[in-house]
Amino acid sequence: MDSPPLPDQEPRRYGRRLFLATVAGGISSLYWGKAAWDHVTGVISPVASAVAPILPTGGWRIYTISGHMPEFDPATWRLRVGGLVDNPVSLTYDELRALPHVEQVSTFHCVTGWTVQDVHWGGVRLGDVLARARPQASGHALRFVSMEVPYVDYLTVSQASLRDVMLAYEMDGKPLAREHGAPVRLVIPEMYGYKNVKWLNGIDVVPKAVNGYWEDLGYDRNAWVGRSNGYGT
Ligand SMILES: Nc1nc2c(c(=O)[nH]1)N[C@H]1C(S)=C(S)[C@@H](COP(=O)(O)O)O[C@H]1N2
Ligand SMILES: [Mo]
Repeated sequence: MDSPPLPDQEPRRYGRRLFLATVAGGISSLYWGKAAWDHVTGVISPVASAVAPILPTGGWRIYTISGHMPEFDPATWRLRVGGLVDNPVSLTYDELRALPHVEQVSTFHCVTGWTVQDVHWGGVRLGDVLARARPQASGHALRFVSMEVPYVDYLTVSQASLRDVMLAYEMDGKPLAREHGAPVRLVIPEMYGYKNVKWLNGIDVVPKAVNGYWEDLGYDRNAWVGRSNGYGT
């Protein structure tokens, strides 16, 4: 799970350039149709073909790494909280919604440069979910696991303790839409979009933060908006 063996500074620049090329290819594909999209992804890189922007709405770009959006079935979906905990838990959708409800308005930033202002999120505080599992003192980080395998990402416990970190099951007053990660996604407004894992179904308490999906491709683990990934540094 370590970064690829590239020269100093290269992973960061390589990563953002690749991402921008991918997005450009995706937007073009809306006009050119599927055949053109296959062609474009074929020439950019093998990684780009694993990324499929779908329908941009209200400033959002919809991303999946697999080209397939996981389906939420309330009968079978669970949010599992495990790892270094005294009391592993598995919450149903109703149990998650029964936890204290919080709302916030925050701005969302993708590392490629697009931003959505004033997103109205509703959900639960991460701390309220974690408390039920009783994390052990040796756990200094959290792994967020998506139903979209193999998308995972990590936060240190102190990053995860920021006041406005939440697990959101509502966006702009409605249940979180499938393309935005139904039934629940991580929201950490201080960090770029790739830390905001969609289609969440597991949280594990782990000893330390390691690379998530995009970080293995060269993005920064500490993805502070405006001061990471080559911005403001
Ligand atoms: N499971 C999963 N979560 C994900 C992604 C993804 O491809 N798969 N993309 C990330 C990135 S790079 C961004 S910018 C945001 C985009 O959120 P949206 O698709 O709701 O616009 O989701 C993040 N979470
Ligand atoms: Mo992103």
